[in-house]
Amino acid sequence: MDKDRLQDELRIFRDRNFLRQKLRSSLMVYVLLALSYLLIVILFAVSLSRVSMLSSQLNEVRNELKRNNSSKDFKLFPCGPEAREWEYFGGKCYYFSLRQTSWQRAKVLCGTEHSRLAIINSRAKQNFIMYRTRNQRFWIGLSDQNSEGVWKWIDGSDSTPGFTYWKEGEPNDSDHNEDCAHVWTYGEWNDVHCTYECYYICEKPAPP
Ligand code: MFU
Ligand code: CA
Repeated sequence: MDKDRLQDELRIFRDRNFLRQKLRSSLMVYVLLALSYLLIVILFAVSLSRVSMLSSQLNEVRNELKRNNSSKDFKLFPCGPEAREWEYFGGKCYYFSLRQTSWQRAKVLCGTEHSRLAIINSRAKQNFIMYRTRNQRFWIGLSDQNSEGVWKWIDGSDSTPGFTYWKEGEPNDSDHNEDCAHVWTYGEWNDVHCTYECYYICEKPAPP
């Protein structure tokens, strides 16, 4: 009788011990799992921050390179490395139109490009323009619309005392109706009626 009880108690004790041990070992597993999870999270966060740091550094280098290149390009092409239609000459940028239109419309079109019809106030500029216009007719910023015979540049300055390059016999105010000037053959100037349609030259200061 007593022996049976003792054996029972022993079994219970063994079971309890077994349970406790099992509990302890599974707790260890959970702790290890949690630790490795934490480690993974930390590693992930660290590598993420490293990657973002590297990519921002890369961006900086790339921007610096771009800045250097574009400033180099601007030295070669002061009117903008991407704007082939604007040509540099003597501190200014020039646009030689591909379409023909009236003097008034040409004036407006230059304005929409933050420029105005070209003013030719030197032999050097005349040479540049006549070379570039190749005997075609191009409007310039010169007219006597306000007062017949008083030729004024588009900036309000008087043309007569300065450089001029009129064709022989011009301005002749043919049909008493010629108040706008264009360059003609050999780049020489002629007055023509302002609704005449020809190409035009816009001029603007080169960006600093
Ligand atoms: C000349 C110019 C005119 C016009 C005409 C066709 O007149 O002065 O402006 O271009 O030729 C004879
Ligand atoms: Ca004329």
